[in-house]
Amino acid sequence: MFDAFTKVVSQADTRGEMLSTGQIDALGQMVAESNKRLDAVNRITGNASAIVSNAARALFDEQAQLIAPGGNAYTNRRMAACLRDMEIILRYVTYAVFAGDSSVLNDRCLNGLRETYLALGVPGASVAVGVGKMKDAALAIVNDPAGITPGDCSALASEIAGYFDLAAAAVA
Ligand code: PEB
Repeated sequence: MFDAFTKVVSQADTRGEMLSTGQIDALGQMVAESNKRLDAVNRITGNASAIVSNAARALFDEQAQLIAPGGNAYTNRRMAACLRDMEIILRYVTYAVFAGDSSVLNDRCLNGLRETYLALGVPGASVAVGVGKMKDAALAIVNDPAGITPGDCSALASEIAGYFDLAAAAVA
């Protein structure tokens, strides 16, 4: 498992090289802008239950067959498992945002998830739609200009979008 720093160091180590000035500058830049990253993580974490429940509600509105008898989220037990899965995925996405690297998300959440869902009969494409809805909600919250020092968060926002896309693509 890597963060943005250990990833660069480990790759250089594998090649038997020193870090380049460009790489050190990029990491320095990340440190300089880390308040944005921490604010984003804070905002997503602080709103996690609303992000999950709104996304699930919208998913079940669109795909009502999921909660009809025979649907994969039918029965309280499966509904609870579904909400829990969405919360787990969101949690690992926030870890990736914090670390500035997707390896924690890949290694500890997405690895093997497609096969798990296939075995359980959980429709991965529907999970991917739910993840897409969490992405939209999370980005809206991250980009909300209210009550925060204004700044350019476009690079961070597209990095965050990328982690959600990774999760959606892993199960779709
Ligand atoms: C992954 N999800 C489920 C299970 C596992 C995971 C391992 C089986 C065990 C259980 O039921 O608890 N667990 C989850 C995860 C990690 C982990 C991401 C990462 C670390 O450890 N059903 C739907 C929706 C979707 C859904 C589309 C969006 O119709 C999810 C929510 N996951 C769902 C459901 C089950 C499940 C299990 C309904 C229960 C399936 C069943 O038992 O029939």
